[in-house]
Order: sequence, then C-alpha cells, then structure tokens
Amino acid sequence: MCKVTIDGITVQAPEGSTILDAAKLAGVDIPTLCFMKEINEIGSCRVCVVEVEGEDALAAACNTCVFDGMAARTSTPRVIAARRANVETILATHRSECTTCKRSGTCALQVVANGCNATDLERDPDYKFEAWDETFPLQRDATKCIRCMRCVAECAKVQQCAVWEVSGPAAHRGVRVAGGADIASANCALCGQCVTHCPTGALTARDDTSKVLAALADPQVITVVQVAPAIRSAWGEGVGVPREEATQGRMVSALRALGFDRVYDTDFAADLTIMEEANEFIEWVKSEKPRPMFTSCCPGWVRFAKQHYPQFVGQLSTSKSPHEMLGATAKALMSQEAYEQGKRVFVVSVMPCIAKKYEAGVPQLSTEAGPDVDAVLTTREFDRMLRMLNVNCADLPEGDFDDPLGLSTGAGTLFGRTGGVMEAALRSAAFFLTGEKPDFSTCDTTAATPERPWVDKTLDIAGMQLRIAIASGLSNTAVLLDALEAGTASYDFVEIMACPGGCVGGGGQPIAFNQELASERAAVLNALDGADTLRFSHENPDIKALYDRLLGEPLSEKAEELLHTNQAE
Ligand code: HC1
Ligand code: SF4
Repeated sequence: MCKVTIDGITVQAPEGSTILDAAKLAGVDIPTLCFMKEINEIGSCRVCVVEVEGEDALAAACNTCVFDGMAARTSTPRVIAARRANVETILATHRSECTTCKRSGTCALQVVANGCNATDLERDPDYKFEAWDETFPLQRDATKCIRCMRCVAECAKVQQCAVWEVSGPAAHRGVRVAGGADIASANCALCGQCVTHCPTGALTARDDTSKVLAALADPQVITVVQVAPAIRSAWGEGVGVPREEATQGRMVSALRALGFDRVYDTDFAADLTIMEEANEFIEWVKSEKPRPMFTSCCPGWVRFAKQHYPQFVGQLSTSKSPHEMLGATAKALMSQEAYEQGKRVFVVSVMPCIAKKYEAGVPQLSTEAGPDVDAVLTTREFDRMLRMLNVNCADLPEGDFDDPLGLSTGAGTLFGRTGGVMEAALRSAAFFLTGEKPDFSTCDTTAATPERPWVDKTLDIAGMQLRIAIASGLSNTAVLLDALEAGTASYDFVEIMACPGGCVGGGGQPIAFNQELASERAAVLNALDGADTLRFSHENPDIKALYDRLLGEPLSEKAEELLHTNQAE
C-alpha cells in the first residue's frame, strides 16, 4: 500500500495505482477526456494533469503511478492554466458547432471546456473536412475528432475489428480508416461501440429521422413502429426521465405521441423467433449437422462472422431477427387492406443498434411486400424526435401496445441482454422436448475469465446432454470462435451478441460519458421478466393466434417464407 495525499486528503492506495485511482479513493474528481480504464491509458489529451509535490513537470493522473508518500494537487493555478491551455489546443482544430451538434449535451469535450473556462480561442479555420459515404450507417466528421484514440482502442481491443488507425503526414496526422480503405469495405461490424465511446460528435450514426418524419406526414402511409427489448431499459436517459419513471407504458405513449398509427412490440416477435429458433435447434441436435448452431439475431455478430470467421456462417440459425420477423408479419397482415385503401405500410424499428440500419437494407430480408423494415431509428434518434416534437415525457400516461403484435412474454423481453436469447430458447425447447416447464436458468453458468471470456453450461434435457455457451463483445467472441476452431471447446448451441452486455449496451443507446450502463439496464429487463405472468414464448396467446391465422406451425412453408433467411448467401 502507498500513503498518498490528494488535495490534502490522505488515502492508502494499492501498489500500481494511478493518481486518478488514488483521487477516486479520496473522493476528488479529476476531469479526463481520452482515458478509458485498461483500454486507453495513453494520457494524450493532458486534461487530467496534476501537480506532484517535488516534481517540476505536471503529471497525467491517468497513467502516472503513485509512490509511498506522494502528495498531489489537482486544482492549483498552474494546473488550471495548463488544463485550459491543453483544452484550447484541442479546440483550435475542433469544429465547435455546439448548438447543432448531435452530441450537444452528451459531449465530454463540451463539459471539460466549460469546466476549465476555455473561452479565449484562437481557432485554426483550416478544418480538415474528409469525404465520407453519407449512406453508411456509421458516420464520421473528421473536423470534430480530437485524436483521443478512444475509438482506435475500443474497436481494436474490445471489438477486435481494428477499423481505425492513426496515419497521415505530420501536419495532417489523424484518425482514419485503416489502410486508407473506404468505410464500407473496412470490415466494420457496425457495432457502434466507437460511437458510444467517442467523447465528441466525430462519430455518429446516420440520421434517419427525416425519412420517418416524412412517412408520418404522408396521408397515404400507414406507419407501424416497433420497439426493441432494450429500448425500454434506456429511452428515458436521453429525455431526462429517471429510470424508474421511464416505464414501458410511458414509452408506448411516447411513440403514440410521435404520431405512429400502430405501436407494436419487437418483444412479441422475439417470442415468435423463439418458436422458430427453438424448433430449428431441436431439429439441429437430432441431425448430424456440424456443431454448434449459432444465434443470428445480432447483425453486428453476423457481419463479424462473415468478415472474419466465414467458416461458421453456415451454422447460423436461419430464423430472421425479431424486428425483421415483425416487419414481415405486419406487412403480410396489413398490406392488402392498405393497398385497397390506396395506401402502403411503412415499418419503423426503434433499435439500440446501428447495425440494424444495415440489416434493414439486406436484400434477402424482404418478401413480396417489400423490405421487412423501411427505416431504423436508434434510441438516440427516438429521443431526438421526442425532443423535436416537444413531447412532455414525464407527464405521459401508461399506454398499451396495439394488437395483434403487441403482447409478449418475459422470455421475449430477455432478448435485450446477453444470455437472454439462449434462456428464452431453452425455456421453450425444453418444454417442446419434454412437455414440462424446465426449472433451470442459463444465468447459473460458469464465470467468464479473461482467458475464457464466455459463459457455458451443460444441460440435461430429455436425456440429451446439451452444451451451451454465451458470449458478448467481439473480442470475447473471437476467443470463443478460435477455441471452437482449435477443438479446445465444443458446444451444441451458442449465443453471440456483438456489444458488451448485449443490446442494452448497444451502439445506438443513449451516451453517458465513461459510464457503462449495460448491467443497470439489464436489471430493468430481468425485473420485467420476473414480474411477467407469461414467461415462456410458446405460452403467448397472440403467438398461438398468429400461427392459427397465418403461419400454420413453426418451420411450416409459410413460416419459412416470411420468417427465415439464408445468412450464408
Ligand atoms: Fe436486440 Fe433483437 S434483442 S437484436 O439484441 O434479437 O438491437 O433490444 O431488437 O430484432 O427482440 C437489438 C435489442 C433487438 C431483434 C430482439
Ligand atoms: Fe469498430 Fe464497431 Fe466502430 Fe465499426 S462500429 S469501427 S467495428 S467499433
């Protein structure tokens, strides 16, 4: 232990702690910008500088280790002046347009600049605008990049994709797509983790709100909105409604207040996915097909598999992801009547995800009624629309989803967190195999470790020993896939989610600087599941009604036509 004094407060800090760690123990807040614990500790922004007694140079608190007897001051006039000068250097090449920037209000640079009174600016007007494909779901504005390297580290270390690099001649050195590639061909999984870890507005998602507003204003269009499981855990964050008041019912009323004609629930379609996927899995385990079968509802994972592990693509479930299933079903049920009225159906998905914007445009994910989904909004765009239309979210009444695609079970809700698809699928698969409700939970699995960063379990179902595994985050996924490839791990069924923690931690979720909120949001979904009277997808009465009315039975010809696709194509 080291005895360390920060601003006159003495604490005992473990050997190897940084000044930032010790300050935390002392309850002293030091601003940071580029720092991400264990991911980006390069001290490049110099915002966290402090004065260490007996040393001439200021030290970066994020990567300077403490020593026994160290005394540091975090807000001397010299520190404040240096911090302000460092921030002003960043601002000199940053195109500040805070009134219109998408990150206004959640921008870490804005907060730090305000906090150190950085007002006396000499701006470099020679902003480096760089061409970018405006149709791509991931957008980048180089004039707002502050070269903190957080995206570089997040993409390479947490998501294994290494899309970004620092390159260019000295005067124009900056973050670029690696190898000078254009982003569309750069093996980006579209997980959006670089966006949620960017401190400024340099990285954003393509904005599709105008497209949706145009559909809402068109009297010839019947607008259908559906909302992903994870949205109900986070939508209040961007409109200032506390988590306990940002209920599912208020979320439904908020969507109705935006003017959508039908408000449906992707959770319903998650139950539908389970009907198909659980039966697909049962057929799989009874066959000689290669193991494991992989879930395929996360498009970031599907892109990653196609880009980096094509040998496993043929083992992806053919069940479409829930929002695609809901879009296809809504259009199958509504298009004829709409056509007779001279109208068309327009399906909008509100998703915590950027890759869903890509998925909606995949040609195979359409039927004769057109694309399953016409537009995808992230949670942030949903919140932006609520602010645009001045919806007073805190005062909204509790609303109910519309029939017949609105009723869901707790199993469907669990899709939004890591392990949820597996849990929902096994609840029903076990019932289909044994005729009895299982009493196991996939939550009760082995613990993940850095060397083995996934969880697994062997289940005894109907006399079969079924080995399952769950991973989230693409670096973790890569370790699991390498183990499968090497034969050091072997499973029957594997769930992968590209974003750490699953969709609750998705790249389209509201951004809170340096806070990882996935577990807090997952707790909301677990509570909804626990409180639900229906907790098995196959017990959803509206799912049964849909099979009676339209689909026949799971894996029927009609179900294959509407609800399945070939990801290997
Ligand atoms: Fe997800 Fe899914 S759970 S992919 O993680 O299968 O985005 O929430 O909507 O479609 O249901 C995301 C979340 C979401 C689909 C479902
Ligand atoms: Fe990397 Fe994901 Fe960002 Fe693509 S979206 S650049 S894979 S972090």
